[in-house]
Amino acid sequence: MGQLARLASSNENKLRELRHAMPGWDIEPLGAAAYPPEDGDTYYENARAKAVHGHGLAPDGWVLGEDSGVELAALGGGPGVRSSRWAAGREAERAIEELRGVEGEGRRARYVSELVALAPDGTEHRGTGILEGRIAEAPRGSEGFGFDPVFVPEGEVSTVAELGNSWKAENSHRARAASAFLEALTSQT
Ligand code: ITT
Repeated sequence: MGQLARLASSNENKLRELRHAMPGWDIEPLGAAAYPPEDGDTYYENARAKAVHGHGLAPDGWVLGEDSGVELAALGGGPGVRSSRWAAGREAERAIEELRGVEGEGRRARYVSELVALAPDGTEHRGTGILEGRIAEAPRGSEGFGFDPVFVPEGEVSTVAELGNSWKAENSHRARAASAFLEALTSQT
């Protein structure tokens, strides 16, 4: 049994991905009835609000809050921190619609993940992860969630949904945020 951390999220995909990305940790869902509104101006503010909420409910262990989004070159980096509201549950369709008729560099996109971890004594740690790529012309693949069927990482021809959950566990923005957090933690202790 590793170090216990509770994830303040209602997204089960995040739970699965962070379990893979943080070996040696025992990550359990916080299981709160509700989470604070995500009205911060940055991923960090939203991730921190989730973690602080979780820490209030479960002060005996570590708590993780994560906020993420997709940034489209064609929208000047939007929808970014507002991705979830922008997509309203139709991530792949919304991105395809938005980029209809857009070619080349205009299809560039990146995923961003910000992870905030609060230790039992309230000490804050964080990690950021970015995955560069582009938006495909049509959805492909069945794994992952959200924008994964239309997100093609740099250097790949397949979408994240085709590359699959094991690829994501090693390479996603969330996996990168988790390793940045773990590296920072190791260097501090
Ligand atoms: P929380 O309970 O943790 O808030 P959530 O699903 O609402 O879970 P966010 O607020 O962080 O998550 O919103 C993230 C948005 O970005 C949402 O539209 C996701 O579909 C999309 N997104 C984030 N990471 C993704 C990934 O790994 N693959 C596909 N889409 C992703």
